[in-house]
Amino acid sequence: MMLDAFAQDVIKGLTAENKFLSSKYFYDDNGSRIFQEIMNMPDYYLTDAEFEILSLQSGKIIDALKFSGPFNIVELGAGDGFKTFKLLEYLVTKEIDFYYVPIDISQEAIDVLNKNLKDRLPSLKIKPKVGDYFEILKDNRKSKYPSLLLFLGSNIGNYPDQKSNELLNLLNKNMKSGDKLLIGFDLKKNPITIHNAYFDKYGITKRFNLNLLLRMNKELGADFKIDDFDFYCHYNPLTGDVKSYIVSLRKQIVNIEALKIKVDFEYNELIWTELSRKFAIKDINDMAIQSNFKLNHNFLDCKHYFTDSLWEK
Ligand code: AVI
Repeated sequence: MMLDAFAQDVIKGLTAENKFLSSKYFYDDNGSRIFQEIMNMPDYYLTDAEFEILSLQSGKIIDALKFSGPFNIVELGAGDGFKTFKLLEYLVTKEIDFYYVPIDISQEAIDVLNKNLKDRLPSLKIKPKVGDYFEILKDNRKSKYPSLLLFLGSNIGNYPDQKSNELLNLLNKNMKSGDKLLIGFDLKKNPITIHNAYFDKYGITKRFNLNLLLRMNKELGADFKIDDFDFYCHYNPLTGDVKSYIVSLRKQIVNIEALKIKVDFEYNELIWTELSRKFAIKDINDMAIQSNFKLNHNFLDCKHYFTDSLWEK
């Protein structure tokens, strides 16, 4: 039996003593749509904060790149491109010569983005890509132009310390000397603000998590009964970690047909689904140094909730 990465990770995560599943599996087409809903919630302040940075400081960001000729903007995990639009609009209005290369794992997200941008910025030169970041980045290294990589939205916060270090080092290896990385970090702040962004009162983040169960039902022939599970999350202001969980509301057995396994759940047993780290400015400096970048500048929003940090290889 040939199992794909999702199937293998489900076996590993659901047969572990403390069950876990990676949040990277949230983003099938349905999950990507729910994530758009999250980003539209006022309580999920990250989107507004980063939108403000890119709306008000695009000129400063572009000046700080110090690119003298045409360049590429390669966006990792572009989603619907809502925030990036402001940066792209600035560049198009100023008639600056660049290519926009959005990358996402969701074909649907890329199709929507491509169509929106063609409608709203017809003169934009866009080369959308669906697939693995690093394969595409390897290709981009061959470009004769310098590149600005965008890794926005505090996506880096979804990786544990060591993994984020590995990822940043890998990004660095796939960049040319002088290339830049604009990377979003959600900053530590009043814990209540963070709590409300993740434990939202509309239940959207709950649906986002439970979509993992639906995905296993759809793709692996599992028989999860969604109403028998709930969602819990917790922010620890000392570590800066938000941890999210699916909670089994009953003692129950779930059959996963395609994997030929049965998974036992105790009453209130958890599946850990996501880590969303929050950072201090000092953490960001340390991370840049550890992954061989030079930190050029932090672009913060007016409330100092978020930074888009510009790093140079
Ligand atoms: C994609 N990522 C940065 C989001 C976050 O804030 O960790 C995913 C998310 N999870 C719950 N709400 C949003």
